[in-house]
Amino acid sequence: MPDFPATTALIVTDVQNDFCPGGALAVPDGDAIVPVVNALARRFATVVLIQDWHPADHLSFASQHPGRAPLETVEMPYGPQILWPDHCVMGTPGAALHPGLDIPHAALIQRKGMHREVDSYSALLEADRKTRTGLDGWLAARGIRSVVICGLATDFCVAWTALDARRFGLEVTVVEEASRAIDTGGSLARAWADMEAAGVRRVLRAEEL
Ligand code: VGL
Ligand code: ZN
Repeated sequence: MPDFPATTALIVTDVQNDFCPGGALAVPDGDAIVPVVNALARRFATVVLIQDWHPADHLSFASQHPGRAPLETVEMPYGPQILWPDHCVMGTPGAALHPGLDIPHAALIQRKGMHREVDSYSALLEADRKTRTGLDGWLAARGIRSVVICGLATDFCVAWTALDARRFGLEVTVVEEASRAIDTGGSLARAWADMEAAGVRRVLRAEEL
């Protein structure tokens, strides 16, 4: 039974096969969060699942930049872009939600990263920092004022979504034990510093919520 107020939603980011061990962009131990996320989700009346969902020729893929390798950075019109292995290509098994996710009451699956030219770690604003996915409006229409965020990866999708949720005026908490990081080039430490500076509450365990 939900024990959070109806004005608080859970956002579960990118718990997809490609971000789990064996996947194209595996986050270390990524699948370990699945039972934790399932248990957490039962405590919320409103749950949103986020799904990274790219066209096969997405410009965040190193394969689209001859001579470049994954984890190198290129300059895009909107700023620096880390290049990734091809991952979460729309409609492929790697892009599917992890089969162990058991959240039948999730109200919305918000996909992101569908525009070839622009990446989107955030579930709210694409990397051009202008294009809205519409999730801010969906949350507002339902009277959501506070969000709890977890999933993959802490230093990208989770952090960028948390920072944008703060920009949209929401109260934000990130649950560490229900998240895992990629951690490339100091990204995890930077993400936590940015989140703390933006007023994101950080809890280690779901019990602390
Ligand atoms: C993500 C890298 C590439 C994420 C998405 O959602 O954390 N990370 N695409
Ligand atoms: Zn992606």
